[in-house]
Amino acid sequence: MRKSYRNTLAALTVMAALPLAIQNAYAQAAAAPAAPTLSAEDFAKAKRLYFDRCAGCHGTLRKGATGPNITDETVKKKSYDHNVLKVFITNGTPGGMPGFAGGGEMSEADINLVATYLMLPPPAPPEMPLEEIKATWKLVVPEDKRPKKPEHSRDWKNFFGVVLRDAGKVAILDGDTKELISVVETGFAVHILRSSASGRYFYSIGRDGKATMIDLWMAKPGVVAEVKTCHDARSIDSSKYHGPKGNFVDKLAVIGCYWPPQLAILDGQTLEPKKLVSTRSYTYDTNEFVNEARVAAIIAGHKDPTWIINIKEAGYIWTLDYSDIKNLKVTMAETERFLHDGGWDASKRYVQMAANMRNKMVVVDSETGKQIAQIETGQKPHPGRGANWVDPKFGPVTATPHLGEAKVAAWGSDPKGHKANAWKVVRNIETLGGGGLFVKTHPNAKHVWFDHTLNPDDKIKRSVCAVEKANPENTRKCIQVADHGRVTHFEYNKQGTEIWVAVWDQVGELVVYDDKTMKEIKRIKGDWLRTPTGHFNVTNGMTDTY
Ligand code: DHE
Repeated sequence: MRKSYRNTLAALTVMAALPLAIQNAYAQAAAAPAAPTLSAEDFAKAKRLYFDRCAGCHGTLRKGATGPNITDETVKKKSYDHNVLKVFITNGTPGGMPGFAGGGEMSEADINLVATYLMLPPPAPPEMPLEEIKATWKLVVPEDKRPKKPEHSRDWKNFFGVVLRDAGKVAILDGDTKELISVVETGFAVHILRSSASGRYFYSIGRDGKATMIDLWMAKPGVVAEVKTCHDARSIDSSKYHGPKGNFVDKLAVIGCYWPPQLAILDGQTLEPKKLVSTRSYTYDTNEFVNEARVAAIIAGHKDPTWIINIKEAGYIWTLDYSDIKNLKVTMAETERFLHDGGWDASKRYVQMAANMRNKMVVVDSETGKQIAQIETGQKPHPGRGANWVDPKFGPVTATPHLGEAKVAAWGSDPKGHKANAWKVVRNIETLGGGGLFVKTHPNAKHVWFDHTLNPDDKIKRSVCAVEKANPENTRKCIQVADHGRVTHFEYNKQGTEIWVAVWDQVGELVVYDDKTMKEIKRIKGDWLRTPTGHFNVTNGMTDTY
């Protein structure tokens, strides 16, 4: 008798001897689909794909933030099988999640892997202690070896830094001539750039937590320092305060990490790591411990030596006084959960941040560090830094587009001069559809511009619109910027007369429009221009003009 047959026969004999209920349970288990599995190699690939494409919104531990909780337990509870998960990943959802099949972000095989990965328990990612961070620190050009004055005659305060996302590079362009000056290696899937307070340096942050410092005075701007402070990061900023409490211009930099959830404080001239601050904490409302309390937006104070820091999952906004980093003072304002991005009002006293899964903007007064208002603006506000202008009817306003709804909402943001409108939505500007990520204007500009980057419709995701600040009601004009890619993010030149927008795909473009006429001035193209996303002007960055 063959061995397998013998085993089966023995099993059947044992089964027949069991009570009926237990026999039924065995039968059901046998009929149930096999538990999902992945080989070590596929698991590593799926983990990487999840990290690159999903962790930002759903969290590394998959407990949810901008996107919902998708732990294996939740997936099981909701009875999502492999097919359902594949449909979500392929097509996206009406709530604002993009589909990942269309733009070539994931192949069918990748989607299969990630769907299986979601049915397995999430692995715990490693920590990154200070010693490990210090080992990654490279001072490429020490301060005394850097130029004493600009080595070129260009107006470097009108330079643009352009994120080349998938290339892991940043391009530096001259905002006057629109010429490419330099392409600099940075971190993996580089996310944003911020200007130092003097404007001389750009700091970039990659999704791998690698920060890169670029000196714009060099004949060919290049890297002067770099350091990797975490495994996953989205934000970076510098110390900008100069006043009675000290001169902190270009003195410090700070990185906001998604994983490990921590802040890394660095020397602003060298990126030497100085201090880590954990942001693991308790939710503001239910006081539950959150292991993955990530750092979302960071904004530098101009009136005080402070950084305003969003602790995403905990729902706190920290006002961190960096004037004495050995004795940090932090005011933790209870606000709302799943904080994401945001910016200053025009006076730079009030910070307005999106708690986008709660459909709200929250407002903190930086003088007291306390929350003073919450504004229900619409489904999933996503302001970027937002846009500030003086509305003819309502006075100073700030605005955000929405991921889940076809509107830009503007609220009053001048509680002193226009108290009745303060922190109330006073205008809803109709957009072409949901999936809006960014809105932008400039004090000298005629228009307010907005995009529809994550809209599923090809025409809409490639179109931008603008309304006149002086007459936001009847002046909306829209432009289809390209017939490929997704169109995203805006930045003005330092004069506020020209606005740049990115066509985000492998054959990327930067398109420059005259703000007054909305006519195209220039289409910047080139082999180097792969996957352009965010683009940042030196003057607007150092002064937080938006
Ligand atoms: Fe961003 C800002 C996080 C996806 C382009 N993005 C921010 C900020 C955060 C954030 C917390 C605010 C930083 C600050 O001000 O200090 N972004 C995340 C994510 O978690 C998310 C949703 C998913 C992810 O996995 O990363 C995400 N972001 C994107 C994109 O897909 C974009 C369009 C292109 C890309 O990089 O892949 C993108 N995010 C940007 C840009 C800004 C930004 C251009 C800065 C806007 C500004 O004008 O200041």
